[in-house]
Order: sequence, then structure tokens, then C-alpha cells
Amino acid sequence: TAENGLNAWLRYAPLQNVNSHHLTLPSTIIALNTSKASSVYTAGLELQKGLQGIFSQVVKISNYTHKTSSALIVGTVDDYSKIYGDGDDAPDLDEDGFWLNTKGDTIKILGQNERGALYGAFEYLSMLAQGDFSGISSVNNPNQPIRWVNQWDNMDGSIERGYGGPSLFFKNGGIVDDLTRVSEYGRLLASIRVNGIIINNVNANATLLSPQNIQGLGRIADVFRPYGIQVGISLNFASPTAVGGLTTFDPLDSGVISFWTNITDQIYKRIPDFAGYLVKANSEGQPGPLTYNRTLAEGANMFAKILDPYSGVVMFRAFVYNQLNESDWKADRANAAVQFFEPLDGKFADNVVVQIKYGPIDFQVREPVSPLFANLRNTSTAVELQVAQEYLGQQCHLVYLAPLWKTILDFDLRVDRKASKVSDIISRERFNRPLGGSAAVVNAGTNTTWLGSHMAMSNLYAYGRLAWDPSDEPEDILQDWIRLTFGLDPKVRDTITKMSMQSWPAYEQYSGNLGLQTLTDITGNHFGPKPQSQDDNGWGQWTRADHTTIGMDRTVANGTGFSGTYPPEIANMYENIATTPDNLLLWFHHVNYTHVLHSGKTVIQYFYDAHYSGAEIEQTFVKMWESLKGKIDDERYEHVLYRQTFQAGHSITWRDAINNFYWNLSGIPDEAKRVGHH
Ligand code: GCW
Repeated sequence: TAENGLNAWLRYAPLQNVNSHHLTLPSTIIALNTSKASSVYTAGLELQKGLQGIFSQVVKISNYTHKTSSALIVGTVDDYSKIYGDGDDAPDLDEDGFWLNTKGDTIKILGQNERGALYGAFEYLSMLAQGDFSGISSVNNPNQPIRWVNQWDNMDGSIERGYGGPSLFFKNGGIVDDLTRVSEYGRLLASIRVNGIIINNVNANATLLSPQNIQGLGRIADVFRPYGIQVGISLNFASPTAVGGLTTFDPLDSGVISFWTNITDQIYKRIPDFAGYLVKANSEGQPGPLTYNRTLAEGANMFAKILDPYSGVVMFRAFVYNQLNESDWKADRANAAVQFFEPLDGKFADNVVVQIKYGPIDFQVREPVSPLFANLRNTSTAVELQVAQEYLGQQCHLVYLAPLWKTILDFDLRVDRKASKVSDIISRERFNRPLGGSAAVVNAGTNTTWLGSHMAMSNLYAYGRLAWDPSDEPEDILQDWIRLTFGLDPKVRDTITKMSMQSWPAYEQYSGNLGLQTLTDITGNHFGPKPQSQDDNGWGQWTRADHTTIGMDRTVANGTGFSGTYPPEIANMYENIATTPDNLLLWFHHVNYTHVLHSGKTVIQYFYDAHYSGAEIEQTFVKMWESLKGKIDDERYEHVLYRQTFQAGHSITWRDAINNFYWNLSGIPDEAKRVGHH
């Protein structure tokens, strides 16, 4: 039923074929805070629900703190110590961290704060739901303080690049009345330890700032608060003129500053724990400070100063670039972020975080990591990932993204020839910054699958897990998700694991390989193959393909100089064809179709072969999924089967469109005689 979709990995399905007889289930849940808005109370309710679902055990939540045997205590470390004395020594925890102790006959779930206690409860339930009853004493701390999601929801209820139905938040210019689904979304997000959400599109509409909508925002914040999730919004930089009746939005103008101060005061009056603002400025037609010859930093800092007394933060997006002319060999959109932001390093206020898309272009199937992470040492940064599969099949294709994200998080930028993994930069560790973290564009909607596809939920789940602990392995995360979502049958686990782990490489093979990016319709809706749309336009996602050659020359020696924006060791690797990995060859170099790869194949033959093998893998997914019939409820089984069948066909469309395109362009035959006329 739809319940399975809505509850996603939080189904608490009864355990089958698992021997839990030796397990003493808690007889009481002692919640150390039972006020309704408290995350500790939420934790109590969740534990109650979970024990009921998994074991059919009805357990009362009590605030009577007398320890009885087989009690489960959930609360903050501080409350615990106050009530029980410090006889039990709780370990030191970081903000949002928790200690889960299931040894002994009192189970303890203690958070550094209330949010941490809730995370501990979800962790305990995740273990139980997977049939893991081991006695553990485990300390869990987050890698990063900022673990947010972004929604690109519009005031009319549509969602930009949303594939799961209309908005959970907005309708007809206002906030929806019934926030039940928002609460359910909050529950999912809290279970993966997300602690903040931006609820509206970065292409923001100033009407969100009306007094009535601020009240609505307050209702949304009230719903997320028990889940430990802080609410923030995207701002339209020109709001002072759009809705404030001013004639300027110059960030240094005193009228503009009082406009924003007044708005911010109103918001915090209604929402004292408001998270802050996300700003997309001077990008893709959005207004910004450059209009008034003010720097991006001056724009960001105006908000930062107003938010500072409230401890709010400004997430300022680095996705700033201009349209370019392809006849200029040195023009390169990939250079834009460093060009705009590197000169501003050190000029941002302490509560500004520059939010950087993982790659220099735009959520492509394969990109090198954004060099901006290495260029901002005196600025707090966050990585921006995309759960919404904008360029990656829009939830009609299964593409498990954790392995892609890992290539970014684990990448060592070698700043000053020292270990400088991206995950250690955004965690604040490498440059010793006050803030840092992750944001993912999710775009969940009112569809009962949330994202439009059950399988796509592995990406949301994995996002939260990696933001908490980037050293987690994609396959381990995936298998937890599978067990929680589809049950403990090993065949189900192995089959979905195999499909998911093959899915990103397969998508890369049939949609654009060797670092060429996803060859989709760049000027349209970014769905389906359209290799001819990459070039001859101002978007700068070029391939520079002609009859004999292909690829972007991004070298310092002959090209756009992009490779030189990395620290020397990385720059040298990419500057030279010999040391550039095949999977990024055409990102960095312009070569003949007959250029021979490290693998020994020519570029063109690799294209042909990869498109065939990628599409072939997709055909096997249908059969693999069909082998699970009867092991998964019919509704989800049919839904996924439909998507996989589509993907199998669409991958062939991709294969043929791209192979024929390059065959026509190059005239070079396929050695295996599959492509073209024979
Ligand atoms: O990839 C592009 C998308 C736009 C999006 C923009 C951004 C919200 O096609 O739809 O706008 O990125 O990230 O700002």
C-alpha cells in the first residue's frame, strides 16, 4: 500500500524468521522531556511506534524517572546526569552527537542535545528493524555541523526539477493548510540526521516575505521543530524593489538594510530557531549585488550581519557564471566559480557559508571535483549535491549516487601538498573554519513515493548517512536501506545491491562517457539524449566535437587554463594526457577520435562499446527485478518494474542516438559493425 512508500525506510515491518525470543524488550520508555515540541518526546513516540511495529510490543512512554529493570531511557546527557547523578559516565559528545548503550538491562539513548537523542532513537530502531540485537555502547558524532536539504519549491506549488509531484509546502502563492505530509517528511529527514531545510526555490519569489506567508512559514517551522529540523528560506536579492516599495536593492543602501532587518526581525519573532537564508545571486538571471558594483561578499555579508544576533547563517551559492561564446577557445564556464570567489576569500563574515556544487559545471554524471574547495581557505564551505536526478534520468532511471558522491568527498586536493580531502574541508577540519557541511537538492513532492520512484529513495537515505559520516561505504549504506525498505530476504538484498551498484557506471556508459558529461538536452528539460545540443550555445557545457576531434582543452598550456586552478599536484595530473584518468579525458583534453586511451581502445571505439554495454546492463535489471516477484509487495514491485522497463528501453534510445551521432560526425566505423549502415 501507499504506506510503504510514505514510510520508506521507516516502515517498522514485523520481523520475520528472526529469533528475537532471547531479547528482552523494554517495558517502559522513560523520556526525559515530555513536552510536545521536544525532540526527546518525538524520540519516545518513535520508539513506541517502532517497538509496536517490529515486535507488536506495546510500551508506555513515561516521565516517571524511577529506573526499573528493562527500561529504555532517552534524553540529553545533561538531563540524564541531573536526574540520575553522574554514576553512569557518559562520553564526551559533539553537538548533535549521541551515545547509544544497549548493554545491560537499561537501554540508554543519550544525546548531546535533544536532536542527538532523537538520532539515537532512530539508530536503535534501525538496528532492531534489521534484526540486529547486539549489545553495544557506541558514540556517534557528526562529521559536519550543517546537514541540510534544499527544496526548489515555487509559491504556485510547482517544483523546479521536481519529479515527485507538487510541493509539500506551497499552493496558490501561500502555504498549504494541511501540513501532515510535511511532518512525515520531517520524520524521514530526522532519521537520516538532517538538521536543516530550505523550503523554497533558489530562484526565489519575494512574495514569500508577506506577513501572511511568514506566519505560514512559522507553521512549517512548528511542524519540523519536534524533529530537530531548522527551517530556512531562499531569498530573492531584489525583494526590496519587488515587494518593499524601494527603488534600489543595493546591499549598502540604508533603506535596503532596514528592509531586510525588518523582514528578519519578523521572521525570528515567529521562528526563534530559524536557520537562515540561502542566496543565489547574479546567476542565471537572478538579481544580485553586482548590479550595484558591490561584490558578492558585500551582498552576503549584509544578510550575515542582520542574522548574526540571531545566530542565523547565510548559505551563499557559488553557482555564478555568465553565458559564453564558444568561438573563444579559452572561454570556460568551469572557470567561473574560482574567478568569482577566489578573490573574495577571507572577505566573508563568519556566519557565511559558500555552498559549492560538487563539480565545476552542473550536477553531471562525471565531473572532477570543484577546485573552489581548494581555493577558499579562509571561508567556510559546504558541498551541494543533488538527490533530484536532474541530469541523471529524473527518477525514471535507477542511478544510485552514493558512489559518485564518494568520488568527490574522498578526493584529496593536496592543498599545500598536504592531505586535503573534500570531506575534511567541509567538516571544518582542514582549514579550521567555524562552519561547514552539506546541502542536497532533494525536491520531494506529494507523490506517495516522495521522489517519484521507490528506488530513488536510496539516494536520499545515502545523502544523510554520508553527511553524517563520509567514511561510510556506499554499499553498506545501500544494504541498510534495502533491509529497512524491502525486508531482510538475502535475495532481495543481493539483487537490489547488484542493480544499484552497477547503475551509475551503466548510466555513465550510455549517457556520456570519458568526462564528456551527460549528453542530454542542455537547452530543454535535461531528459533524454541530445548530443547536438551541447555546442553552439552560450551555456558552456561544450564538447567541441567536429569531424576529427572532440573534448574541451582545459590545459594551461593550450586551453582554458582550468587545470591550473587546482593545487600543483592535481593540476599536473590533469594537465597531462598521460596522467589524466580515462574517465575525465575529454573533460580536460581535446583529442582525435582515434586517440588511444590507457585502456588500449580508441576514443570512438570506446564510445560505441560503452554505449552498448551500458544499455545491455540495463536489460539485465528488468530480469533481476522480476526475480523478486512475490518477495516485495505488489504495489512497489509493479511501480519499480514499470520504471526499470522504461529505463531498459530508454537506454537503447540513448545508445543509438549517441552512437549514430558520433558515427555520422566522425565517419569512423564501429569495429563490431553495430553502429551505422553495413
Ligand atoms: O542546473 C541548473 C538547473 C536550474 C537550477 C540551477 C541552480 C534552480 O537547471 O533549474 O535552478 O541549476 O542550481 O541554480
